[in-house]
Amino acid sequence: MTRRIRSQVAIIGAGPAGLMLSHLLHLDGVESIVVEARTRRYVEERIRAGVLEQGTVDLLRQTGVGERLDREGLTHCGVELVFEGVRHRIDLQELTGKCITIYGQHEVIKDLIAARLAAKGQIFFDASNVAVHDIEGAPRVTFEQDGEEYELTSDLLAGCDGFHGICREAIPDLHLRIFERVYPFAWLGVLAQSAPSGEELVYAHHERGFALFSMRSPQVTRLYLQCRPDEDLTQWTDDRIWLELDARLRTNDGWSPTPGPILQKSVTPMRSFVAEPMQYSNLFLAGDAAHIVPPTGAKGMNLAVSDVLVLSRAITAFYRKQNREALDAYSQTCLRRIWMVQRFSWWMTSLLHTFEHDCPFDRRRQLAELSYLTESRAAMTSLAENYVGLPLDR
Ligand code: RFL
Ligand code: PHB
Repeated sequence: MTRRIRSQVAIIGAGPAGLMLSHLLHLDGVESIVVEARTRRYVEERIRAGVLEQGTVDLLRQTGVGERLDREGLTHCGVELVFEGVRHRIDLQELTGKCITIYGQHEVIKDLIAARLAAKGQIFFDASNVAVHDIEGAPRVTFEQDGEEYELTSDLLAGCDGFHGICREAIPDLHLRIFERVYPFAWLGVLAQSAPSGEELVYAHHERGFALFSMRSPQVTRLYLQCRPDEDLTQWTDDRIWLELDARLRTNDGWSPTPGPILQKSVTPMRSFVAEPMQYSNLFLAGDAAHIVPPTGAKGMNLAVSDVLVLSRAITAFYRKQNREALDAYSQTCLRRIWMVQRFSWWMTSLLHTFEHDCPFDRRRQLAELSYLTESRAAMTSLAENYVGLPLDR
């Protein structure tokens, strides 16, 4: 027998976009139910983003989910660029008055799930055969959980199900325009049990390829190496990874990451992607379901949060004023900021990576751009204001 349930808003996906949307709607008195394909444990342990913009941190605090973030998050007021063996610090706080915070995406997920469950919010984890129907009318979501079949009806449907989800696919091709760039490289990401040897993030441009030094806590270092998109992880022993990180990140003054046991490694392909518009009738896409940025600018999760801030306000206005004006402007409102963030992420990626077909001219041009960036206050300010984040609802 099918169990029939109802909510004002049905949300597909319990990533940062889906959970934050559900949390914001709850604070505005709008009900939602979240349906997630993975288990709670899986989503709480999935290692992904680490950099939160100031606006994201402020929003988490203002909405009552910033307590652990304030205790455990690491505030960084600068980042470093390394090229030709020399470190150059960009002072984010001095240039913009803002900082970034290092706090794992999975920690944000844990905090949001705890907040939703404490408020008696409903999240169906480990749901299978999730399908969406009747988007043009009263949307329905069907799924199975623990051998039971469910049918969830709602007024509005939020597709927060990531890049490989089902919601974008549910929009007829005719109504969607795709903009895409796939990069000829990927990132090999490593989580290591070693105390970070530096206090701030280090982005390195090197002729062997890009490398990034980041962290998760005073005991755990997070590192990335530019690699091939079809890279075979079995070819990357721990020793080889540390040697390569050292080759790309070591500076002339002897700084390099401190090696330690590798806890996790994975390969992430790199792409820029936007689906326009982000709305079809009563279905609204948010986060990675609608757009992907290469991780070089550290923007994906922050962008997901800014989408759902705009969407939650539009949904609240829909219920309070009984009109769809803000809902129908959702896509246009978000896309302005999304394209600015796309530009920045593409620019950081092009600046710092090596391209297989690079000619000597391009290499010199990249080095000249890096020099300009570290010598011109105007150029540094431009990087800094994009890196700490444009206003969330711009
Ligand atoms: P998510 O996090 O992918 O969540 C989507 C959820 O939907 C579920 N799902 C379904 N549920 C039900 N039915 C279906 N049919 C479903 N299909 C999928 C999935 O299981 C999942 O739980 O998307 P969301 O919420 O839009 O959030 C986006 C962010 O996760 C993403 O943009 C960031 O992780 C990107 N990113 C970074 N962003 C930052 O802001 N700062 C960073 O420092 C940063 N570093 C990164 C990153 C992403 C990385 N990878 C691995 C892609 C570093 C890396 C390496
Ligand atoms: C991370 O810590 O995972 C991280 C940091 C900066 C980036 C991307 C990822 O640009």
